Amino acid sequence: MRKFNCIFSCLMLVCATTIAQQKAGFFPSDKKATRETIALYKNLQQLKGKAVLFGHQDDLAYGVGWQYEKGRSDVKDVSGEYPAVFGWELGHLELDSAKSLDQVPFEKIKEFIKFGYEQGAINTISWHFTNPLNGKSAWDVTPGSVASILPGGSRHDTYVLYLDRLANFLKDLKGKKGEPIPVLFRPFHELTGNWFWWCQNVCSPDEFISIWRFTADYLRNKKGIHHLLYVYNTAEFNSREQFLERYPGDEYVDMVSFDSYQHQNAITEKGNDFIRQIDSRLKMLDEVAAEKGKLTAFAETGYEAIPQADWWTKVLLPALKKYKPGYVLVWRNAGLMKDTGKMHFYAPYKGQVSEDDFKKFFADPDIWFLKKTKAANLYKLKNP
Ligand code: BMA
Repeated sequence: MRKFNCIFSCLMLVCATTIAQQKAGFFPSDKKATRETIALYKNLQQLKGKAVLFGHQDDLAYGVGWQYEKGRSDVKDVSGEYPAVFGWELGHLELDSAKSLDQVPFEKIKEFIKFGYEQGAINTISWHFTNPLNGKSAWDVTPGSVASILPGGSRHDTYVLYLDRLANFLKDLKGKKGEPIPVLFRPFHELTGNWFWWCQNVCSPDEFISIWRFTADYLRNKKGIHHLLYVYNTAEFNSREQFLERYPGDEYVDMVSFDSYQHQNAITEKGNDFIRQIDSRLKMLDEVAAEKGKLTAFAETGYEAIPQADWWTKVLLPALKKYKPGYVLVWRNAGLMKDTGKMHFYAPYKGQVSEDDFKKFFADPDIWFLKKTKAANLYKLKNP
């Protein structure tokens, strides 16, 4: 009997702890999340406020002046290490195309994701996907597009087909033991902007929330995909209310984030507007995340072509050290763009003016690249 009582008490304790942890946000929003996904989520919760993982979009695929050189990375060329977070873009996957809208073959993206995972890094996915309403690009802003893909909408079936293709891709992401590779999925990103067909100027908060929930429910319940952590992502925002206006709910989000870029004209005589803006946004983000028990990220940032030699330590680093978002990701190193004739890159390469400053940024103990991240063993449950 005593033994029974003891087992019973232990069980109660385990249940109470689990419920408390769930409340405190120590479980992914997907209650059927895979083992590695739970581990990643919990480990990132543990790292909260301690480290900022550094990320780069398309890092392994190409850099300024090169493409598909095995093992190469502009970040590694400069710092000696790979980033801790690899960003990948799935635009055009929905069209069953072999290459992304940035011309990276999807088969290669799968390989890079596997490589990143095996190295102990984190992979995150964005999706600039075609407007199902009219076949135009993600940058089309025809009003009513989101309404048209909701259940009962005229283009709902097309959207479901797109999701099926996405699901097939995600199902192919498997580790050595066949385990699904966890991914930070950042759909419908920059929602407070006015440039994508899912942005705030062309759909209502209700429509946005409904399509987000439909998407997660479809992937989880119909497709059995449980290796995603969902990243809610805005562009510019100036209040908590604005940030949360389209928040789909705690059961549908694991991480809150925003994107902000510095533009040359952000530097005024009165000071650097960008520094002030990201300071106030990172502060609001922290407050929201603390309240909801969610993770945080500065999901996209950078200064195109990095014309300021000390941008890393003077602009980005102080903000990161003050608020410590879970990760920060700079956008892709595409190099010279044929359409605009402009250089399009956000991480330095060898010889670039901010190279030395990036090395100082790299040396900061709070900013993690691959080595420390690998040592943290993010896919292993420490206290299961
Ligand atoms: C943008 C630019 C584009 C690219 C898109 C999706 O910010 O880098 O050239 O096609 O992201 O990756």
